[in-house]
Amino acid sequence: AVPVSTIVSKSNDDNSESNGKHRLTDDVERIVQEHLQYVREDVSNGWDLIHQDGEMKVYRREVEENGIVVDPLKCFHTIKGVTGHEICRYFWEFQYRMEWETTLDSTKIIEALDPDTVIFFQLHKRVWPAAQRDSCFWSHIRCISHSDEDQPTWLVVNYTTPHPLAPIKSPQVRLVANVALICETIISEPPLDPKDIKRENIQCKLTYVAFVNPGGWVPSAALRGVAKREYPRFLKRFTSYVVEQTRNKPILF
Ligand code: 16C
Repeated sequence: AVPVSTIVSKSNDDNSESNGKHRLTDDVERIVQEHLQYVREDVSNGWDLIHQDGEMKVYRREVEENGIVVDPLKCFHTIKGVTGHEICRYFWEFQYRMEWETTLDSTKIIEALDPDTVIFFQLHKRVWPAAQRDSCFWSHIRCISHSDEDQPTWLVVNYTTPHPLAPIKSPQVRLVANVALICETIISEPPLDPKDIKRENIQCKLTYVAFVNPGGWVPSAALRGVAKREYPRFLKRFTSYVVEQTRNKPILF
């Protein structure tokens, strides 16, 4: 749930309907389903392993559209001591963002569409010599239950959308992002009583995928260099942050 204090403004038009649906419900559903399909596709064909560190593997496919680098990225990681829900919760919640995101100047919520879907406006740190980028995207968190016995899959999707409260203002360039974080919890040697599960018995299998279009030309080699360095750095910093934050807290399944 979004604390009311973090909601900068709410839409007053008639987009918010009383049946729990909102103007982006269908888009959110479509993109979530696409990610659930895509996460199953393996990386044996056409993907380059660009970084490996222990359990973390980062793959990318080199793709250009009209001379602009839009390389898809797919990362896999396994993190001990945390659940998929915890990883997704810390990724989605506004109040933790600036503690783990090192490539942002600012972030704010400009609309809450429902308790699990908000719209963010973010200003990214400028990387010389490129123009500064901003982004505006809906962000949705969801739990997908497979059966009563299995641990559910948690996911967060961030997907670019236009918004009247976030007009594009030169010299900023609007980047276009379609990002998903999909997490499963693995419980090793589960005790008979679920109440006895300890952090040492759990791990999270994480998949992170990103399609980012810089929204304008950026020198290809520079962009690929920044991406190769920054995505692994993000994964390492973000997952260590969640491990630290949850270490002495009750497990959030
Ligand atoms: O997913 C992540 N964070 C989420 C919450 O903030 C959200 C963010 C999505 C946007 C990710 C793109 C960040 C681009 C930064 C602009 C850097 C300019 C580079 C210019 C190069 C000469 O989903 C975690 C995101 C971790 C991001 C790591 C940074 C990757 C840089 C890759 C560059 C691709 C875009 C280039 C845009 C100019």
